Amino acid sequence: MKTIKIVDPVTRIEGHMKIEITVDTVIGQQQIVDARTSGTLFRGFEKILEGRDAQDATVITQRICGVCPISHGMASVMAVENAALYTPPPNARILRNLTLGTNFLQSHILHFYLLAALDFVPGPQTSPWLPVWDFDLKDHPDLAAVASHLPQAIEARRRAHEMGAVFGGRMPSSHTYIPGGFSATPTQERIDLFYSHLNWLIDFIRNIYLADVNTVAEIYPEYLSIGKGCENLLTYGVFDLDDTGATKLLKPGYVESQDGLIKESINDRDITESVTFSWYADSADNLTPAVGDTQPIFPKGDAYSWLKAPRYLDKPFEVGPLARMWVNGDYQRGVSVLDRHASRAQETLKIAKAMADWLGELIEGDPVYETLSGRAIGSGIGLTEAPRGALGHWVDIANGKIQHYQVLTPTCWNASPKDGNNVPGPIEQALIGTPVQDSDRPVEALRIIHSFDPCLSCAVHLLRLDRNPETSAKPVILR
Ligand code: NFE
Repeated sequence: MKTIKIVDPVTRIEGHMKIEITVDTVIGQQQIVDARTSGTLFRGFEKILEGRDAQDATVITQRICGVCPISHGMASVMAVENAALYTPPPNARILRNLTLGTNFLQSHILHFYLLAALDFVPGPQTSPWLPVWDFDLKDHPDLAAVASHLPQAIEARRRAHEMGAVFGGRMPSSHTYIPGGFSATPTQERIDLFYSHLNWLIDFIRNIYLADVNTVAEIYPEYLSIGKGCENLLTYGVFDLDDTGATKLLKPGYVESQDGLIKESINDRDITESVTFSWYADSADNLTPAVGDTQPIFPKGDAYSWLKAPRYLDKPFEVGPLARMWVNGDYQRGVSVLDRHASRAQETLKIAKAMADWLGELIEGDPVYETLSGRAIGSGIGLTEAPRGALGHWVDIANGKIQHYQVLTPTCWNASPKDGNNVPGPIEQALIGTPVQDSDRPVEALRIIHSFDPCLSCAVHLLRLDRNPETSAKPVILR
């Protein structure tokens, strides 16, 4: 018998997400036969930015999300500097990389211990383990050891945030990412403080985080084949290692399931967004973000999400740590729930170790900033990576004011609805075909969704001024 199960909201993610899955029996096996992921809130930052000073975009866009604000700060300064044909001094590049690195570390550790591991690791009958679907949780002493690391993981996240504030000024949302460079300087005292946190964290990642992910993988090996998805992987690349941007710690590229070949570049003109199933005006359909539009239309036909459906070369792509590590040849075991967790943990160590090297490249007294005033500024693109994957900002500037702004977040790629060709997004594809033991408690679906680490805050936002159920889903845009 066909059953439709709606989980709304999906918990232990950032932001607000709804899934609707259809469960049916196929050749004697109960499985998910259709899935719809919905972002249930409207973001509209693009509209908030219009008419504002271009220098302010870095401050405003960091408020899109408290988990990955630094990535938005980075994408924003890159876009504005690209529009000004400007390259920041080496010290600024390194300070930006270091502070962005802290954001990856805190986010990945937070995700595993507080959002995802709880799906696999039984714990005391208290928060954050409750409420829970107490189902398919294996009782094993090694899992109890993982649970016992939770206080240390919280300490690790606190340290990563404090490390981010050393050069970032505060966390979350740094004041020091500014078009033209960076507004903090590298003093020996700050370098030493940063290093003491980093050393502690490298030890935690290497000896506890990586080991705990392996423990979960050993006890739930079936999740090495559950949740494959589209198996197309894409990354814009991140952490410039030189001033040309040509060398990065994690290079850009993509791989398609059809041939498995890694292509080591991304052409921004091949990025488009479908709005067939999104609550936006059809005039925005299949545009690149450079000319994209954010005109909400609600309700609209069969639309079911505030997320648009990003496509590269007209295909859906999974983004995130697995895509980055795959394209860079660091992790290529497979695509599944546990591969996402394992590659995320391995990436955490790779970035942390690189950060230790970057600290040694800072030069006390060298410049960190140059003013952009007086430069001709036009259109720019900032393509970088957030912890959850490929992040892009597109900006058009005239007379110092923003004329047009578009943000395309990682979760928009992963939690995309279907496109105009009826092709489901990566999370939807990962859900479809998954066997489900209990259609009332589809824990398999949650484990798949959590492995992508979705952040609907990044993807959508709403300022809601009225609580009338008839109208509450309609967006009210602040200007
Ligand atoms: Ni709100 Fe974000 C990251 C960005 S996700 S966490 O990482 O950009 O879509």
